[in-house]
Amino acid sequence: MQRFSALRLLGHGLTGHKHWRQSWRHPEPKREYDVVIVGGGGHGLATAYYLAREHGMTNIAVVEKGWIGGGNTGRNTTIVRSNYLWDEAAHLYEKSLKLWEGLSHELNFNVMFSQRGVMNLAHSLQDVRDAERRANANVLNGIDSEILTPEQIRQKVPLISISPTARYPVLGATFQPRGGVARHDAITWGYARAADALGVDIIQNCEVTGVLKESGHVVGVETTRGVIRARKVGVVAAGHSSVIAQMAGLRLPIESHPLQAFVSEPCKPALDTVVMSNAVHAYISQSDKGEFVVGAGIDGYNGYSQSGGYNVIEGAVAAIVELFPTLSRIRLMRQWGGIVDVAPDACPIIGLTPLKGLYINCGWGTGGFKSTPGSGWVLAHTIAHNRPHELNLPFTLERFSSGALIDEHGAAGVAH
Ligand code: FAD
Ligand code: PYC
Repeated sequence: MQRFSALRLLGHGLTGHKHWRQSWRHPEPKREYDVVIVGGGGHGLATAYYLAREHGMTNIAVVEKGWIGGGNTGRNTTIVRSNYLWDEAAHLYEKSLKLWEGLSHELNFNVMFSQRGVMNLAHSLQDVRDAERRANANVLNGIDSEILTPEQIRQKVPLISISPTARYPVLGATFQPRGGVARHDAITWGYARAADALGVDIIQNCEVTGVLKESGHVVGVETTRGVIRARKVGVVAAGHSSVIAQMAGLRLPIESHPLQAFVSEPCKPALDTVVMSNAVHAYISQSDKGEFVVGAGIDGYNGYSQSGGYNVIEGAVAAIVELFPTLSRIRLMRQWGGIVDVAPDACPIIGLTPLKGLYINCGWGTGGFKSTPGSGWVLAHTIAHNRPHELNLPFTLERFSSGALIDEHGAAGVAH
């Protein structure tokens, strides 16, 4: 079997990949669909997949202005966990984590989900108390969560400095063993291939430029490839959600900010878990290729440039070098940024909108990669049944008028 694959690979190389079977089609947009999903990131593709798979709706298009996965899905640092404080968020993220656990099998595509554990450091007495509160809340919700002492941290992460004289000494941590990292491209390709196989049209290089309304109902979108009518339109455009909502005359409580990350040159395996610190605005893991993957807090200003300010990188580097002094001599290879959609309570907005036929899924801020499967699953339910699933009922737009906010700033991976 392996020899056959190797021969096939060689054959593809020798023929200039001419006979390589495409993983999904590249159809021309039809004039009309039952559902159009705006945004071909992981969330949009997952929504289309679950609409087809769970709800039997297959006359669906995913329209993407660039290439699928070219937004935050392809720019994030792939940390997956479900250790959120409040019941509502914990249930939603845990649903997602459970889907992750079966995703390679479900999609028949290796999404490289590696449950190597996620550690969140505490650097002050208040941090330690918050960590204990969150770990206890997690356990009450059936989510795996442990509290670690500095010595236990050092045993798991020998590279870390637990010196009490550090500027931000490591006083403890929470640890979620089932958390970990995955492969960002793989989840895009896995959902795209599976959705396509169920009949979903994935239309790349197709920018939505307007939202069509008739008698107050949304009935389609204007795009750079013509008008596409739809009975239902789902906006899943991350950092550009408010831009699209504005096309429909809707104002969202979302701010768009750059969020940056960078990787080092590849090194031998030295770190087999994920370490995060909300207090020093930095986190780190080691990729399967050996690169140290490091991220920062958001750039403080609003913007749509996918680059970000150098001072934020400097701050993250300083924090990582203080925590991991031995890393001070490795070289950085690449830096990049994405545009994250931040809601005032650091929680997503998923549900119906005041406009009939328009559905929204945004506000995942710095933490939506982990929720890709769960987010698609609940939005698909919401679109199919025209009402939220109980898991996303607390996350509708109405919470900003009712005041029922779910403040998850403390559990956000990085400050935002
Ligand atoms: P995207 O992948 O951004 O998809 C939205 C798509 O909409 C884009 O492809 C875009 O091109 C398209 N679009 C926009 N406007 C239009 C238009 N007019 N017409 C058509 N298409 C349009 N989350 C975690 O859980 N863990 C992490 O470790 C993590 N690290 C991060 C690190 C960085 C540097 C960044 C930037 C983000 C990180 N995140 C992380 C957040 C996470 O990446 C996002 O929340 C998540 O990927 C959002 O997925 P999405 O599918 O909604 O968005
Ligand atoms: O939400 O876990 C997270 C995260 C890590 C880095 C950015 N976001």
